[in-house]
Amino acid sequence: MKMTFRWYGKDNDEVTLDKIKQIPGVEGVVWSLHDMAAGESWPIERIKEVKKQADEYGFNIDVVESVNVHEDIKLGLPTRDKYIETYIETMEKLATVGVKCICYNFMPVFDWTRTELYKKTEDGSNALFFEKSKIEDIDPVELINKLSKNVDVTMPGWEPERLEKIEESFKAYSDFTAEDLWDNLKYFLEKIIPVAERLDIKMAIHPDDPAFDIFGLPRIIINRDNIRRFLSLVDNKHNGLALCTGSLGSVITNDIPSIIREFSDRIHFAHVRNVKVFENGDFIETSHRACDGSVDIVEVMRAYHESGYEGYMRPDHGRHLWGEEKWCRPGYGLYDRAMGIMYLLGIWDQLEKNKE
Ligand SMILES: [Mn+2]
Repeated sequence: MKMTFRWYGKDNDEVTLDKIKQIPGVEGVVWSLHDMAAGESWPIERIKEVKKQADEYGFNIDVVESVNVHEDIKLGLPTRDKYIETYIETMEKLATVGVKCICYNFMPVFDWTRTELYKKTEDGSNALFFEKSKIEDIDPVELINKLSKNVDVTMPGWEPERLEKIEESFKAYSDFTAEDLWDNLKYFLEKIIPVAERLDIKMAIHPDDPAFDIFGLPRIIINRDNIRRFLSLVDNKHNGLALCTGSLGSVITNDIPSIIREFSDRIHFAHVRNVKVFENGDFIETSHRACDGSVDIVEVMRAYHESGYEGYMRPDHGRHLWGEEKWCRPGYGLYDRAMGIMYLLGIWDQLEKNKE
């Protein structure tokens, strides 16, 4: 297992490389060019710049999270071929600096979704929270109103220009089914996986977060059966998973340690974090510790260890501690993620010791 830490880039992240360097066990930074829109071909100079910055600290840049997939590819529009071409161009450029794993997702319109970014918890910290009833059966127009007034629903990183396009996006997805999404994902994979194989880049799809349909839009990377179907769309090691315990953990019936054991040879990137799921389906992000949430993180680590996992891992989101919500990105403060790493490495070290 190779431990990594997400870094949003120079002048774009208060959690700087200086700080990350002081966290034990981090071998590489998980990065992206966050200002590139989906469908753009990434400039090679910018890619080389990140490589140089990471080199100074002795971090690898093996994992990119994410190269985003253009909506036209998900929708299966005639313009998709053009965007698949630019996707491949970016893959080729990333290969030249030694990138080994590209994370992406295939969720229509929305990325991860929460109803509250700074929900106060009992100990005074705050965390990302999802209140199911607030967005159940919401209609697109109501959603747009709520988003623009910033009440009830929050989409991190949704700039106003993109918000204006939501109505259009919803129209594009009317009468669009999960089967359509499967077809379009297969089409995409059939084009990019041969390239990934040639470049020896492992493609890693991130599960949908939360792992159920929202706003009437289909979500498909949500459970064991669907992951099995996904892997068989193109049965090639380079077509793999970024297994996120927090996303799959939003649905209590997902037995994550057992999912890890079944698909371990196709998991290239592991996001490890905990969530507490309530009886009504709401969930809140917690510390990484097993007893704090609904996901048994000790068993998750045991499943990876017993599978001989050699891929990349990172602590995923953290709570916001000691006032850091004033400056950190939602879910991406320093303290809880750093403590998360120590917890994960503590478990891992013990498992290694048990082998002796
Ligand atoms: Mn994740």
